[in-house]
Amino acid sequence: MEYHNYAGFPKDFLWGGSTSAYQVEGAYNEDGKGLSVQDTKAVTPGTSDFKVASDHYHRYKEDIALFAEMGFKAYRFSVAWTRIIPNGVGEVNQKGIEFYSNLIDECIKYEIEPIVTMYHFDLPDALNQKGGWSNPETSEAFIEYARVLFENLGHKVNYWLTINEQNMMILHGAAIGTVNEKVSNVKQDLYQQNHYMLLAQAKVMKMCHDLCPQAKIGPAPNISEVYPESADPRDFIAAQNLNAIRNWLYLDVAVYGRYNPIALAYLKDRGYAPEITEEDLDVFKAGKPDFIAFNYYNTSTAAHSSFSDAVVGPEDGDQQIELGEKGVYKAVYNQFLERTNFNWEVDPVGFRATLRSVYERYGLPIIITENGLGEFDELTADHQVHDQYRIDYLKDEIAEMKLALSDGVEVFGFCPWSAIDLVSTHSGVKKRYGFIYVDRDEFDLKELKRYKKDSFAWYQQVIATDGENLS
Ligand code: BGP
Repeated sequence: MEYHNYAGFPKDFLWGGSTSAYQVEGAYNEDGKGLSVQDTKAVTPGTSDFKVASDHYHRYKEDIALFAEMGFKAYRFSVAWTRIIPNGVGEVNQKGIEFYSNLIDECIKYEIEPIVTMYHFDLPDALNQKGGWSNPETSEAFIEYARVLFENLGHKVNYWLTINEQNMMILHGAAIGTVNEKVSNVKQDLYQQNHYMLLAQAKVMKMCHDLCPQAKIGPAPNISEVYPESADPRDFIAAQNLNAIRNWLYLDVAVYGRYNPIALAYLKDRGYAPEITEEDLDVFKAGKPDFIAFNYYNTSTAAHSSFSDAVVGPEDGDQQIELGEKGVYKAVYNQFLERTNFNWEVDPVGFRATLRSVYERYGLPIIITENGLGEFDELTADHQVHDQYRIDYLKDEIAEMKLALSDGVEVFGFCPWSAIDLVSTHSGVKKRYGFIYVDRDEFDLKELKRYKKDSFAWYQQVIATDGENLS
């Protein structure tokens, strides 16, 4: 839709950036930290592990000063569960509490709002050894961990995020480390894990409201609108299928307290449905989010599929886009979209579409907790990084977010991935996202010095002009 008058970003809009603990902190075994699944899982061959990452643990003051210089109003980071409770349950590690307390104070010193993710892919390995999320004890452990966070840090945090990209952990469990190899029905087990996580999330949201009345809390899935490949009505049904299974399943439970009917029909038919009791539904109803946070990188495109299809995945076999599933949908590339050097589709208009869909469905304020471009950046001899491609990418995304504001969508913050370079989940150090370059290679740590990229000054100006000047 075009308008005669367009909305601008509100003055109190939370412009910021994001990171996650295992990808940025390093110090993987210091000051009492226990090991998480990210420390113990095999890394992609030829890429760095997460032991040192960007050494943010030791350099957070320098990093936050740089964020403040950029004008950040918010910093979204995650707490490593294993710094707080090294074995997932039991003893609390005071040094871990101290670290995050200091980090939060450092943000507050610069009037940067800390936005804290409780759990970002880094389950304590000790819990993983006992079945991970397949074991309901993990949910109990998560709830206790949340209590420790609220009791120790709750008085100075206004925005909490429960679980990062729970939907990706379920749909791409093998890649993220949530698949329980010991069970016979892996998918049923994943959806049972999902159910336990949803229950834990609802209890934690309720606990947040009880213990920290000034704070707000929400889930942080990865949401992408799904297009039908063509106007063939069967493609439209395929797109609805994927939307239900990939997106709405997770948010419908969080917001409406019930399973999405299309997703549930699929789960039951395939024998993947979790056990859902009446008490579970009461738990869902008692713990509701105040806002929706979501990560957006691209849209998905789906075509009709039947049980007899031989192939349902993308033609090049690259699973960066959806996997496809017989009788549900075929995953296809969108012929209208370009792709990055890492084969991710680029779709700023789809960002507006996704914002509109989420807001129309749930009517809750939205914050974007990830969005960004992973690229091969180059540090020149005079320590510059000319990342015009990142500026172009973000400019288009922000412009579309602004149009979504004109559409009436309530967006209150934007924290692109990533505030500073960090180690990519699957592609190591070479895939960079930050406004600040961290000088290290895949295996040579060098001095880990920080250099401002061209996008640093650009984002500084975007924030200074409340999103008016994007050029
Ligand atoms: C999201 C994760 C982040 C981050 C990002 C980029 O799914 O929440 O942790 O990794 O994707 O992905 P990648 O590092 O694979 O490029």
